[in-house]
Amino acid sequence: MLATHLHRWKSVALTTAAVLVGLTAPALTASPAAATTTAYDSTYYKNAVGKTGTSLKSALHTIISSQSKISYSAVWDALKVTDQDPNNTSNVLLLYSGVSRSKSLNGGDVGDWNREHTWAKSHGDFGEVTGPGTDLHHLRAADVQVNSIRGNLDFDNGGSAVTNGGGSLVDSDSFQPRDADKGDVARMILYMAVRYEGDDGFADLEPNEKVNNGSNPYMGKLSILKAWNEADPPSAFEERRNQVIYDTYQHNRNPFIDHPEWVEAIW
Ligand SMILES: [Ca+2]
Ligand SMILES: [Ca+2]
Repeated sequence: MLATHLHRWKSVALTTAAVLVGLTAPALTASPAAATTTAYDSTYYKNAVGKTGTSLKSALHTIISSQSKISYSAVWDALKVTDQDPNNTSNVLLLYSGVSRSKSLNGGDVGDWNREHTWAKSHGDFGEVTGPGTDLHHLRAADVQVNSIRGNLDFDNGGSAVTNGGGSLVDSDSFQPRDADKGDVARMILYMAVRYEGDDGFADLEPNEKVNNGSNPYMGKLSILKAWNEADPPSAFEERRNQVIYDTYQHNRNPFIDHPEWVEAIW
């Protein structure tokens, strides 16, 4: 126990250092595609740094596949921590709408928030059993009705305004998140593509250039997701979320939040 605690304190200290460096580093000021450095490069990402293409993807897959997993019922309480509103510790911030809502309003009724699978669970049919269906790196608190409108649509630009959707758009074959969530969505989808490669009993999830992917293990559109990753760099909320999942729940990281330029390095 003592060793575990020491390890976690060390992680927090490293994160603080990374955030401080970030104040003057490219992550907040220059092109989001610029190379970033993190406190994890010489440790967690040691076997990935310097690689590109399929060798980078493969190295990251190995690194992030070492993780703990939680049950779908445990996701409720985890989201109350990972998605906490930085301005109100009683609330969670909802994906797509940007609404701040009481943590206690989790459920399935109008006005509640529920567990959105950003990589739609029907795309690869992984459901809610422990695995991709319970992976916190793509599970987010979302308004029940907005989540229903998103459904299992692929991501693309265009559409008409989603009711109470915070600026998100929808049409018959795709969903466009509000600007502040575009990069988050892209990095979650691409995390899933690297994490799930078909070697653990679940489908090999991959991005493609299509919509109407249905139950195939694909999510579109890759070119749009890449643009969204550039337009909306990782925020403090997203970085904290990644850290909490790493420290407390799964002990793996989303590499694209730490290194958004690795999106272009792989795809
Ligand atoms: Ca964002
Ligand atoms: Ca994959």
